[in-house]
Formats: sequence, C-alpha cells, structure tokens
Amino acid sequence: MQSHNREMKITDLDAIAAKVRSGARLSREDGIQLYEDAPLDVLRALANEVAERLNGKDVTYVVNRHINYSNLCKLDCFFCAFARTRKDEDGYEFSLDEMRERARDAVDAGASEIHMVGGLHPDYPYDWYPELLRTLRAEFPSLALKAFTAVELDYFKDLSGMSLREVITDLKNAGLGFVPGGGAEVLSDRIWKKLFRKKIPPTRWLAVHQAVHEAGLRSNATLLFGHIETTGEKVEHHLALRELQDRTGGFVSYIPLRFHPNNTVLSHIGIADSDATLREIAVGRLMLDNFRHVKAYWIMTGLDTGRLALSGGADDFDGTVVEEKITHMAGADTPEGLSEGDIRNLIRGEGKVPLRR
Ligand code: V47
Repeated sequence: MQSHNREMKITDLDAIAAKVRSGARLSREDGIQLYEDAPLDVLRALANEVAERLNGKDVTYVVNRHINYSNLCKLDCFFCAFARTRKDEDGYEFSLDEMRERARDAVDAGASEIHMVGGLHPDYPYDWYPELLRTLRAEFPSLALKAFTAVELDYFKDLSGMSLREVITDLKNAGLGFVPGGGAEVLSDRIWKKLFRKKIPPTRWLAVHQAVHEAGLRSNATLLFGHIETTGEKVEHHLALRELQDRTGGFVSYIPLRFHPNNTVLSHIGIADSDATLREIAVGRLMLDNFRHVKAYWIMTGLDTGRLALSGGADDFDGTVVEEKITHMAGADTPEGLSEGDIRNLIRGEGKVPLRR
C-alpha cells in the first residue's frame, strides 16, 4: 500500500511538472502537494526553470538602504520584536533632518533606492510623511523612494481624514515611487485574529494594494512564514495574491520572509530551517505564475540560504541594506549589509548573471 501511495505521488508530481512546463496554472491541491510531497531538489529545479523562462539567467540586485524612521508603534503584534512605546527606553524616532542625513549617507555610499518603513507612530501628524518624501526628493532627485507598507498607508487615511485614494495620490505627488510588500503576514483570518489583530485584516491589505495599483504605483507582496501557519493557509495566501495580480498586474516581486522568533511572544518556537526556506521560495515561484520576480531577502533567509535560493526560483537579491532593524531585533545573525562586489560574486557563484537595478 505504501509503495502504491508513493507511486501515486510521483505520478502527481509529474503531472504538476507537466502543467508548469505547459504554462498551465497550478491549483490549491497542487500547491499543497508541492509543499508536502515534492523532493526539494526536484522542486528547486522546476522553480529554476520557471525563473529562467521569465528572466533568463539574470539576477537583479539593488544598492539600497533600509531606514526605519521610528520603532514607536501603536500596535503590538505577537510576531514583532521591533515595536516600542514611549515608555520603553529604546524607543526612537528620526526627525526629518536625521532622515535627510541618513539618506545622504546612503547616496554617498552609492545607493539608488531607500526603503523607509516604521511603526504606526503615536504622534507624527500626517503631514510629516509627505514632507519626508518632498524633502528627500528635492535633495536627491534620482534616489528611488520606496516607502510605507499597506498598514501605514491605511493608518495615514485615519490620521489625515482623507480617503485612501487621496492619501496615495498625495504621497505619489510628494515623491513616493514604490510600495513595499510588508504587513501581509499570512492572508488568513485565523492567523490575523491570533497574531496581529490590531493590524489591518487580510482583505484590507489586499484592498490597499489594489488602490496603490489603481493609482499607478507598483508594489511587492510578502509572506511571513515559519510560525503557526498551516500549509493550506500558505497556499490560500498565494491564491489571494495571484487573484489580485490577475486584476491589476501591479505586483512586481513576491518575497517570502522567514520568521525570527527571538524577543517575540513566539520565542519558544524554532526557526524555519534552510530546506523549509528554500521550499517556500520554490513553491511561491511555481504558484505565483503571474508574478515576474521572486526576491530572496537574505537578511531574513540567512546569507547561504539566500544564495541557494537564486538557483531555486528567486531572481532578485535584496540588497546592500545597511542598518536593518526589524529582523535584527528579532535575533537575526546575518550581517546588516553586504558590498555590491560581495553580491555580484555571490550571484555569479550560483551560475547567474548579476544585474544592478
Ligand atoms: O511586515 C516582523 C516582518 C516585515 C518579524 O517589499 C518579521 O521589497 C521576521 O516587508 N521576523 C517587514 N519578519 C519587511 C518587509 C520587506 C523586507 C524586504 C523587502 C521588502 C520589499 C519588504 O517584516 C513585516 C513583517 O512581516 N517581520 N517581525 C520577525 N520577528
């Protein structure tokens, strides 16, 4: 009986591979089977085929800097080690001048993009955020400003009294160039209720990204994996992203983020290992047939796993990243930055061609 089951699984996997090769869409059941039964080497090879069909051997990377403008936050999500309140000694907030100085350092170090996200700050008025964008755009006109997750954008709507559409247009006019993919966590009502109830719910995260795309901006999408989620919930997450992408075409990259439990309420659970992380990248690549790019965010995957992801479905490596706080406060032992030369060598080491974006 066991060998019969095994044969059936191999047949199913062949059928999934045939679907992938013919460009057919994978189903919920296919996704679950890939997570649960596919040998990792077969899965990685198939995901690599898809990545190369879409992007050739090119692996893009960015010379960037993450600047977390403040860790003060009105929420208290169970998976977060970053948020602080005014009562905490290590709460911080950067002024516009401090943001400008940090952006200046980034530009002097060759950065072409800055990624700015933060907690839901208790006191900054709405105007602080467009002012930040205007200040940086005026001083560094060629610097790409990627900022504010769907959670922050939704909060700005409440702060400003404007509609979501008005907020996004206002920020776009002030210089916002791209919206990062954070805050999605797992698009599941069960997990939302258990882990991040005060944050916007899954349907709202999707609605904000839809509004971002309708305003003519593009964005990324993340999945926070390796905590209490089930396989079925991860596949549902893929299906929800795929469905929105069918309608708007506004997502650029999909980024699986490996959960780091230290200093969080979930510190008792282990961290997803390298194989689980590589499986996540590969399944995401296969399920999200309408996403052009899958990103290895090495700060969270770990450097070796991030490198291996480049031959198993990922085609973008993020980035030079100095001063990252969200993962390091949750115990990440990766360095906070890499040089451009390091990144190019690492990409070549996986048989790919480095391309700065
Ligand atoms: O939304 C929070 C996650 C995200 C932890 O769009 C944690 O290009 C691990 O979204 N362990 C923010 N993860 C980071 C993010 C991102 C990063 C790089 C590139 C892009 C992009 C987006 O970090 C949050 C949350 O899902 N997070 N706490 C933690 N303990």
